[in-house]
Amino acid sequence: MRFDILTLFPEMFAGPLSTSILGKARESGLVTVDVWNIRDYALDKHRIVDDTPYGGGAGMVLKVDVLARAVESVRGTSNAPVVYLSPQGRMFSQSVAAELAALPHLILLSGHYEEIDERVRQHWVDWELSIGDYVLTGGELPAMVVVDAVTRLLPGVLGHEDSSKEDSFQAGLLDYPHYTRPAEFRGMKVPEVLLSGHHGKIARYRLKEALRRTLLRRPDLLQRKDLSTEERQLLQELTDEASAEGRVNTDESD
Ligand code: 9WO
Repeated sequence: MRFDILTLFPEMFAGPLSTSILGKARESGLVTVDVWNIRDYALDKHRIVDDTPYGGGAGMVLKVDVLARAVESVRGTSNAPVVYLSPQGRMFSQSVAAELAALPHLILLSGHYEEIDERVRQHWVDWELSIGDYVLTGGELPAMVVVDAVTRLLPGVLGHEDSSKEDSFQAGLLDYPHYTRPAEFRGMKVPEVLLSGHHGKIARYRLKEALRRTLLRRPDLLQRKDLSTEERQLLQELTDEASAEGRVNTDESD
């Protein structure tokens, strides 16, 4: 898969894109990421990329002619979609990452501080994506978030082929708790079932704990999810346990 990133601050991308999984994915050629400086597409002597807004007001606006030249030049003959990272976009999520991972080529456009001229949105931007309801200084970190989330889903990028299929969210649930040695630390014990070697019981325990966390922290995820028979049964156990505890507490307070 290929990513082209258009930005006023290409230097922001060097570290994250060359480290760890992303760095290895690029080295092995599974993914290509090119970062382009928007300023290189400003043709005037001072290489001006922005101007004051029509109608007045604070701030500056990135110029339509500079951005049009940048997008058209990077796009070349490819019909890759242009994604603009902004708080006004559709919410990015694991399912959007999976959709994007099926594409051969994406162009990511990052603004910085300033908004883009609306005509860029209308004529060159295909999708607008937000990574969350907050305002940053620019779309660079969101662009890196998108590259990271999409790249790890590409076949061959994670060591174990189904690592990404097992992880949190892929199954529509939060992750279960993890433990490693020692089996006991300052009196804190690892749940017995994980030491049992009984794979069926372990899988059921993990699913139940994933459901418990999701129920407690993100009940909205359960509403959207199609639950299997086993998941429904485990969820029932959890609510039974909760109401049993409720009775104990009520008895104690009497
Ligand atoms: C800047 C500004 C200055 C004065 C008054 C109002 C203002 N709003 C903004 C603004 O929204 N700037 C954005 C900075 C312009 C687009 C790039 N920037 C950005 C992208 N900030 N946060 C994001 C972003 C992108 C995706 N997901 C979450 C946040």
